[in-house]
Amino acid sequence: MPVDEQAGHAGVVAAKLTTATDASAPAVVRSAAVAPVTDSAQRPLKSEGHFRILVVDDHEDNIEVLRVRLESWGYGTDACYNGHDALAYVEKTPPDLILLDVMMPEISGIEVARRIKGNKALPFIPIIMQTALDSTEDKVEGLEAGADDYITKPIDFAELKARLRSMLRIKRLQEALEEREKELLEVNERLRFMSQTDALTGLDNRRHLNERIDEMFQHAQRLNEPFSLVMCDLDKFKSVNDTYGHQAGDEVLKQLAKILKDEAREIDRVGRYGGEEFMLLLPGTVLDAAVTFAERVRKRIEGHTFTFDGGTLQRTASFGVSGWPHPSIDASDALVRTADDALYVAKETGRNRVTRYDGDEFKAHQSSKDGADAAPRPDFSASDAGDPSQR
Ligand code: GH3
Ligand code: MG
Ligand code: MG
Repeated sequence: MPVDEQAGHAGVVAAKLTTATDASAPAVVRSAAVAPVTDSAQRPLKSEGHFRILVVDDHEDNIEVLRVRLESWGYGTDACYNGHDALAYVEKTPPDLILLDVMMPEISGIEVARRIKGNKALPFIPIIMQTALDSTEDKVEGLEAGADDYITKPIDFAELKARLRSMLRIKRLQEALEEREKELLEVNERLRFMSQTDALTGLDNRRHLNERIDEMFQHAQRLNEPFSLVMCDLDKFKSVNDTYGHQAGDEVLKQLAKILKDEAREIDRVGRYGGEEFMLLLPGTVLDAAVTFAERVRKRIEGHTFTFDGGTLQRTASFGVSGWPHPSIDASDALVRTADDALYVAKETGRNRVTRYDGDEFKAHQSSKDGADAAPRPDFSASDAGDPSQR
């Protein structure tokens, strides 16, 4: 059905149309930009020119008339002559609005609207259907298929302009909303990261480690896979602060964190459990292998020269290792406690060493304490919970 001939009236600058000839590409026609009408009453909204409207119609004349008018209002336009091309085009370069003819051969405008609105990968694209004046059925069907509005042929351009503006206003609001949603998601993600991460070292913090241990322990039990835990505590670290200052101490902690991260596998979790105490969670690792791993890390720390602003220093670390399955370990907190017990023995028996829970050395140390008037056990598990770097 032809568009009302009033489109050809004076004051509208005719755009030169070029038809795409490449048969494989959608028949999209893009015309040179046409200067907007300068009449102040008709001046387009400020950002009108940023909108691209796709006109879909099987009648070339209709397309031409519509494009000329739209461009005179400051919109950018593209055109497709059938439903197939329109669908391919929209998927490739989603326009800001589609002016869609209902009556087209092969794929009707209604089907095009249904497919576009059904494609979740596409952004919100307002669709205004062009229907015949007397076809209530088309209008209902079009709106049900997902069209956002309709306009009847012959087109009244004042009405079209008003409908376009209102649809594009919605589009603009929708985009602003999507932008806000994206920002919110990003902020959420940052917050989540911050709540799980130790600010000084970038490793998992204690809270996150505790969640991880539970998860990983349950996973290990479910699959009946071994799971080991290594506690690592720097030896005589307090003297680093006392001798070189707190900043040097921070630098040592950062470098130690890097070594641990470097030695661990991708699937291991490395975290800062407290001040100068670190925890490594090793899924799928038997106790023997965890001890070998800890020994390798111990040697690396022993051989490392820590550098800080104003000097260098050497430090050693002690390790406690425990692993599941073990008869006395039935829950994740028992795994932590036993590794901590082993770390205590490592400290007690000279530092710069790896002690395995329930190993000979461990047992010997325990029995030497039996009946003895042992001093109360100091707490190596960093009662200074929270984010230690904040202190
Ligand atoms: P041990 O060999 O028995 O483990 O002795 P230690 O000196 O390493 O252990 P102690 O628990 O006596 O001291 C730990 C020190 O770690 C005290 C505390 O000031 C320091 N510390 C904890 N957190 C931080 C931090 O974030 N930065 C710095 N620079 N020092 C920290
Ligand atoms: Mg220490
Ligand atoms: Mg400590």
